Amino acid sequence: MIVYLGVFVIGLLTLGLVMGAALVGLGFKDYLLRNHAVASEALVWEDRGPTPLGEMRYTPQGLTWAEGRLIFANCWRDTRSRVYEIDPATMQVQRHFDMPPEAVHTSGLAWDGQWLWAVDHKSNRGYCIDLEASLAQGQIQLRGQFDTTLRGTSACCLMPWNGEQVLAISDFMHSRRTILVRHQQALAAGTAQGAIVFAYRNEGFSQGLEFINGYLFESENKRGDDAVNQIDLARLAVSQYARTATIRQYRAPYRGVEDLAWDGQRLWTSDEVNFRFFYAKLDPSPTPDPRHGDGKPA
Ligand SMILES: [Ca+2]
Ligand SMILES: [Ca+2]
Repeated sequence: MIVYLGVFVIGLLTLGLVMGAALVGLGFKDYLLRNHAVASEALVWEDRGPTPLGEMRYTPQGLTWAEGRLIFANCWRDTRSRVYEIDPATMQVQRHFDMPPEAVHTSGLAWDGQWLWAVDHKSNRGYCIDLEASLAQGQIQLRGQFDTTLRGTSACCLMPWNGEQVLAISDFMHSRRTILVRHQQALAAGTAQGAIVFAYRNEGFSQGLEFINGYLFESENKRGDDAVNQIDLARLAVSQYARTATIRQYRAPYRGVEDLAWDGQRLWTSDEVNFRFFYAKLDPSPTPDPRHGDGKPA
């Protein structure tokens, strides 16, 4: 009897060890571990209503702010992606257009002041879009596209890096890297290959990117422990790792956090569990002094 019990206990221990090793080996370490280097800060998220066709479980994806409007993309069960113009006061859809047929999971959007940039999780391509013409005609007007070189293309945003504007593009799982791309060069060449000026290790589950007052904000979907990380660029340049460059961490409004957008005062996002929009007032200050990397004024 005691022998049987001993074998049973050893079996259980072995099973536990094997499962633990498997989790680590499969890369679930980041899923289990939180960033304890920084304290979690609460944002007061306000519910801004349902995402288009959320009742059909069409998942919210890309989000950006463009000239006083929200530009939002959702994904029709990986068969189609649609881009919407939403009035932020009423949250009503004004106009829309569909992405090209191969772009069935358009996961990131960014506005450069003239063109809309979109990246797609399935086609792993970046798209440069004439937003006004596309909305006016109800049909996408593409300026061009390029291969992101990633295999799980997730979010994107425009940001400054060493004196030039680049497009940050994150990889969900796969390489777990966010790359900083000379996007005009990538567009001309048809590929980001040779146009990547920097890359860092993200938290593995990057779902959103936005650049606010000198900081990079990246959302991560950890299924119940979702967060938005405020990343210091000077620290990032040195560590090349989002975790050690994160100076503040905010709780996401809900599980399944998606892409981020900034209207100048508030951070916007959505989620793919409740299918709703949220925003929260955010004070990202102080603006970092370029002579210091700590986000504090000189
Ligand atoms: Ca997404
Ligand atoms: Ca965005």
